[in-house]
Amino acid sequence: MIPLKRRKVSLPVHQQNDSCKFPHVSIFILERKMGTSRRAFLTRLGRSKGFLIKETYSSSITHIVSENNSGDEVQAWLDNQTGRDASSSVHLLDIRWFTESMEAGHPVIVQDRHILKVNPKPNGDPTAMLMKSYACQRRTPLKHHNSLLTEALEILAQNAEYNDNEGRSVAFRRAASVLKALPRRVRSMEDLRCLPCLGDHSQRVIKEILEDGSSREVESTRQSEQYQAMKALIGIFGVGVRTADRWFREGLRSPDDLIRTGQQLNREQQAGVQYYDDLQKPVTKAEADVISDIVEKAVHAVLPGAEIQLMGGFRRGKEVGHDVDYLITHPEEGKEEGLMPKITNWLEEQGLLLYQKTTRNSYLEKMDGPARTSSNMDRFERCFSIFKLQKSAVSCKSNSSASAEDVSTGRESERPGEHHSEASGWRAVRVDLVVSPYSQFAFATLGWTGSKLFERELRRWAGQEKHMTLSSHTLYDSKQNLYLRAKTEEEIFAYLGLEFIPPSERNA
Ligand code: 8GT
Ligand code: MN
Repeated sequence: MIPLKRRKVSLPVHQQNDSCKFPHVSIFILERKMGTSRRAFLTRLGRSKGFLIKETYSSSITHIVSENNSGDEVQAWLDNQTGRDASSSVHLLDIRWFTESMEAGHPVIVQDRHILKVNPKPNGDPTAMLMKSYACQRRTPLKHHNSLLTEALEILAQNAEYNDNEGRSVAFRRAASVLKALPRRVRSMEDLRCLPCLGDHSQRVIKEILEDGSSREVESTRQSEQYQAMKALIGIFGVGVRTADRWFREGLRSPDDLIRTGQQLNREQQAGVQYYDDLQKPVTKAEADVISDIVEKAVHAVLPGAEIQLMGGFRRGKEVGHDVDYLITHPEEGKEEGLMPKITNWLEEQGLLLYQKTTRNSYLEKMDGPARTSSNMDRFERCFSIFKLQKSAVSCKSNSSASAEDVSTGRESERPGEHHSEASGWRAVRVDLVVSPYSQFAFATLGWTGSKLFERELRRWAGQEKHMTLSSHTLYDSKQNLYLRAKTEEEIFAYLGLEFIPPSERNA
């Protein structure tokens, strides 16, 4: 088997069989104004010297070489290839770069004199010009102009996820995300001209909604027994698609069905069922603020000097969330080791935890290497928990600014398994705590801020456009064969060649 990474580099089209010495410089020679025979000659010459030269243009190209063309001409040609979504990472070069590289026997460093100058585009349709195809290249505010369309597309995305069809789900989410980034409401299909990421299926759905006010497919999905049951079952803390699907096929439809039929549940799922109603209710910003006070108090009690940061949706400015996420670190590397059990012990002693499960840090740079950390799941020391939040503390907090003392009075007499009601003085809230070493804090911050699609697109951008591997731990540069260090999110965006997008505009 060829490793995936290598296959990617050498696959596209019937290509060069002789070994290429510089696999990360992928050259495309523009035939325009050059002619077939000169292009063929330059291709042979380059390949004989071990350069990777592709016959056809694709997003893997890093250097476009042309002769007697202006920068604007090459840019126009490129826009045509990519649907006006010219990747900013590709070099548009004059033939001089190529001939100098041939003489040197290796790709010479791209200098100003090699680069074709491209003038800013004249007016035209501004949205089409500006819409970049990766969500991490765009600013996506929380409030946007196309909720009717995006909610519909996200139902189809959700349904695809329930059917374990990730590719389809991501396609719908990307389409929704593009609409979220538009500066105005879509009124006709004309408005979608030249936008990236809108597949046929998404366009059909949008067209129907624009014309009839709703889409039959979306409405029938929303009403379907499978969609509703999967939503209810996956909504249980600790239940994933596979388990929910198995239960659905066994005829179960809701948490009540699980209790009634005496299903085997693990400890996490038991808590999920027990606090189901509470955990279905969105967590408000006021509630998150009270929890922040508690977490801060707990962390500082066991490790003074530790730093705590609110992550996830609340960091992006959301008013509500399904949980509250925190990242914890200490400026002195190593001090954070073994911190989580101390925090949870403190919380438990105060009677503030209804459930917790801590997983240890399993990240070892040397052993894991960069390739295995590209998924969303990371290996930090982490605690999935359910907090017992006093309602009085929340009203205190929203009226004045209550101190953490006022809120940590969680002990009450509860019988285990009791399903508490609206009338009780507390509610259950999902809280995720993550501990990161200081040296990985910037990466962890970026990785835990979300949104999920934004994160996914960042990793895709890093891999496809930059030959880098981004995780919540590190950024690895395959070209230079090294890990890039960063203290801030800004530095990571800079390494990735991306404009910095603040958290409030990462709601892709
Ligand atoms: P919410 O309002 O529904 O809570 O929305 P959210 O805060 O944006 O989503 P979340 O599910 O709470 O996840 C917060 C962020 O953490 C997401 O961007 C997710 O990609 C990121 N994340 C990691 N690692 C992990 C992980 O191991 N599990 C989960 N669930 N999320 C992770 O970086
Ligand atoms: Mn969250």
